[in-house]
Amino acid sequence: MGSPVPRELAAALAGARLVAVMTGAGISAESGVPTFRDAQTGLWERYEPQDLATPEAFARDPRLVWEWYEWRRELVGRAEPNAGHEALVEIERRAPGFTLATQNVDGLHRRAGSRQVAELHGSISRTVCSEERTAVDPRGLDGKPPRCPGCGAFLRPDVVWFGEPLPPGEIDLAFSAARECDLFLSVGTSSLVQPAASVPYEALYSGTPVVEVNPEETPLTPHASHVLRGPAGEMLPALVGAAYG
Ligand code: BJW
Repeated sequence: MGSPVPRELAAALAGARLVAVMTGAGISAESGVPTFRDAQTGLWERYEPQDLATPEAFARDPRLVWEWYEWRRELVGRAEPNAGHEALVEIERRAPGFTLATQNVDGLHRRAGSRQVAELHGSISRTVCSEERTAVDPRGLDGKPPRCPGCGAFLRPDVVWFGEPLPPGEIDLAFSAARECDLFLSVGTSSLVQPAASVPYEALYSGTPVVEVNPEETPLTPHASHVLRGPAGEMLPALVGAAYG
């Protein structure tokens, strides 16, 4: 059982003009997608995800990194959005303004029906040339990774690795929504990876309430106005029910 939804928080959501949300891997955990800092399973249990999601790892062993993403792409393809993703669709439907920024590359928010989604760390379903950054369809191409038909460089997933810049339009949208919103939700993220981890502070600096939804404590917890301590698939439907039910 997670923590109860305070009445004041339910009223704040019901009355919010613009709701801004940041999600991380935890929102997809109940869909069977492992979080980033969870132990990996099977073949991949010997590896730390943080050590594979880097340009250095790809340069050192492109096959290893490509195969890890192939494994994850397949896992994500089999996953279904859960009650947490669906609750955010409901908030978008009810609130006059809504912006969802996600650090996830799994596409589950869009598959659930969310429309206004900024994908800060890219998408595992897209593949690009590692040199030209042009989109390439890898189907039918041999090699792990396959080579770009245009220039011969390796193809890679269109995701943001450590040390790489985030897509400017997406991160700018996340920061401006945090500045302008009247309620901010941080859901299922360890709040460790920058610059996404700084986004809720824009809301706090503007005096806007920040709600954290997470079964565990994070560096954001002491600053949050409300903490819903529990899984997103339980806590977000409870919040939606209390606000709009
Ligand atoms: C549940 C739950 C349930 C469980 N319900 N919750 C300033 C200070 C220090 C360092 C830096 C800094 N600025 C930049 C850096 C460096 C670096 C960084 O932040 N390092 C930190 C480790 C310290 N940042 C970068 O390098 C970024 N780039 C950058 O800043 O570029 C600057 C630049 C500018 C101009 C030119 C060049 C460069 C890029 C960061 C990219 C991160 N990429 C990854 C991989 C994406 C692709 C992929 O998926 O493979 O993104 S790493 C990984 O971490 C992934 C995630 O999106 C991200 C965040 O993880 P997340 O989502 O929080 O997941 P977890 O696993 O950490 O946490 C899960 C949470 O869920 C936990 O809290 C659980 O309790 C909870 N949970 N079940 C709700 N049911």
